[in-house]
Amino acid sequence: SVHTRDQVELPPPAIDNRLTVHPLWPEIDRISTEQIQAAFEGVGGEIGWQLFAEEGDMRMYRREMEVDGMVTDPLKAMHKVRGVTAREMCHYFFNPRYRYEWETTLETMTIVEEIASDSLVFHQTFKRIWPASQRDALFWSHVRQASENTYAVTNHSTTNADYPANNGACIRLFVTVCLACHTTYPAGETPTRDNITTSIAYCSTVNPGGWAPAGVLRAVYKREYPKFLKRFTSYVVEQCRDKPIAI
Ligand code: 16C
Repeated sequence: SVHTRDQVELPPPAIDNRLTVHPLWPEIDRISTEQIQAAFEGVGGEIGWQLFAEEGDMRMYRREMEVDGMVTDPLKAMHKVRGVTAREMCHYFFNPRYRYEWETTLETMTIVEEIASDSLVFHQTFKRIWPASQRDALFWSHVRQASENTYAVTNHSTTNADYPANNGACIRLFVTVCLACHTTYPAGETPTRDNITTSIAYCSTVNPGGWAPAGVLRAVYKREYPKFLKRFTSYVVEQCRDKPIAI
């Protein structure tokens, strides 16, 4: 069949065979499955989730948590976006080509390994937060179709001998992130930009990996997470505006 360049690069509807023979496959599959399931669980009835940001359809919750004196507050955000699909959302979040256009905390990004069309390993350095040391991260990133009209990207820290932790200016942080998206449209209708809505669940846990002042860290994430989710979702809406819909 005929595909445009863009369609070929969209997240594949099935797991890429090259991933299933890679040593990271069991971990990638297990953590992605767990994260996607947790992302779609509500926050309403659960204890401990505190709302800290709300704007339009966006709600952000956190749970205060410390590990060895370091703030590791889990974050959970919910949002609803009209006019773009779950697959499109995940395409722009996963594909490194677009990352500098929406990710404002980045200093550098390197692709360490291309495991398969749906799985990459990244090394990233982030802007320094005064007065803490600069941070870097090394993580795999995997995009998959989770069920009908549902796609998700999971990012999780890993190791690589060519990228040792804490041997230069940066302290290595540890991250587990999941962006899970589900698209709906009225029963019996054909999906178009005018009748689709995508529900987004974004979950993130960052362990700073070394000392960072708790007050500064909480102030930074309270500002940066809402900024990220608003900027990223409006970026995707803008990118998709005049393109054919990819369900
Ligand atoms: O999920 C996001 N981005 C993905 C693609 O890049 C990927 C990234 C995960 C890394 C998340 C850790 C970011 C740490 C940034 C530290 C520097 C912030 C600089 C602020 C500007 C002055 O999954 C979107 C990620 C949105 C991140 C929001 C910021 C969260 C801060 C959390 C606390 C970091 C502790 C750092 C200790 C000094």
